[in-house]
Amino acid sequence: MFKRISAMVLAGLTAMSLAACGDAGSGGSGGSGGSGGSGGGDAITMGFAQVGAESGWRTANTKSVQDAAKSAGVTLKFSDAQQKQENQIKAIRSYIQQRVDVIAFSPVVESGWDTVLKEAKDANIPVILTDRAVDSADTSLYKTFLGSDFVEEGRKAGQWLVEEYQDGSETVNIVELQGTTGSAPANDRKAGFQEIIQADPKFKIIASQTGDFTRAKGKEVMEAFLKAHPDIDVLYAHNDDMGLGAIEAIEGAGKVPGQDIKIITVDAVRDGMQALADGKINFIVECSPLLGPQLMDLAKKVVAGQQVPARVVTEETTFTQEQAKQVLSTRQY
Ligand code: GYE
Repeated sequence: MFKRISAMVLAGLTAMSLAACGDAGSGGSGGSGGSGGSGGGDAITMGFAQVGAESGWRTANTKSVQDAAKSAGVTLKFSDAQQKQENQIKAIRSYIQQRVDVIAFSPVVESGWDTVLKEAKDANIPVILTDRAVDSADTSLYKTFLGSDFVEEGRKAGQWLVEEYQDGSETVNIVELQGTTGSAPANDRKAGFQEIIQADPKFKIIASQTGDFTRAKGKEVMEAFLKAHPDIDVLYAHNDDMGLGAIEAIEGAGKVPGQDIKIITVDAVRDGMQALADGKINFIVECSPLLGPQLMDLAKKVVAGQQVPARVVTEETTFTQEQAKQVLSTRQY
């Protein structure tokens, strides 16, 4: 169902982009180009405020955005906020001052954006959210949100767990490594997972803490979990990198990752997929970082004053150990 809906949205988008390429597309409201600003076929300038470089996912996402800008002829002004909201706000303000044609950003946390988004709106600069959402009540502050359904990702993680333990009645002790506190993927991956596992009381989350989406923090927090809880059955990490850090901690404690402690992660970046194929991770929910081409497509339309869907959901799958072995050699990131 979810897949079908996102496929429909994507199909719609593709149709719209085709219509936008030829002048006077079928049902379009007409008027390509336009004289205000640098719309139409002219090169546009995008200010992109990235979260940071915290994970393999983020590195792949940055590359996707930079490569796509180049091939779409979009001039990209890029900044790295080092996972700090104040840095992102500064970057957005500087893009407003520079009067870029469009601002895109991946908000590090969900709340606290209204003021700066209003500033962009008042300056008539359209904003596109990519990857992560904001919780602003006023949705007119941005044109569209392109990215994954993180709640659904959490559900998929929970569903695997429920199937894996369907035959047992003993308690399953789970520890959770959360993403960056207050970020949409941390909030939603937690909620989706919880929604599924709470149906059966044998699943118990005995510890849950942030590992900030990094390997180093994932390792550190897992070491503390292992000291405090000798009886961990399952680790649910909100991304591969934290899971990979935790694997080091588990091995350091003399346990076998994937066997003594089952591991579920999200992302499916190459290092994660390698660990899955090697049997150290048990299941990965995919989250695609390759948002660049769709982002450029949306940006061109927004700058040209065309209608875009309010939400564009990325298509994603899941991987077992066997599936990881099959696709590993062709993995792009
Ligand atoms: O899962 C994680 C990254 O926002 C979807 O951020 C993104 C998340 C991704 O640091 O690895």
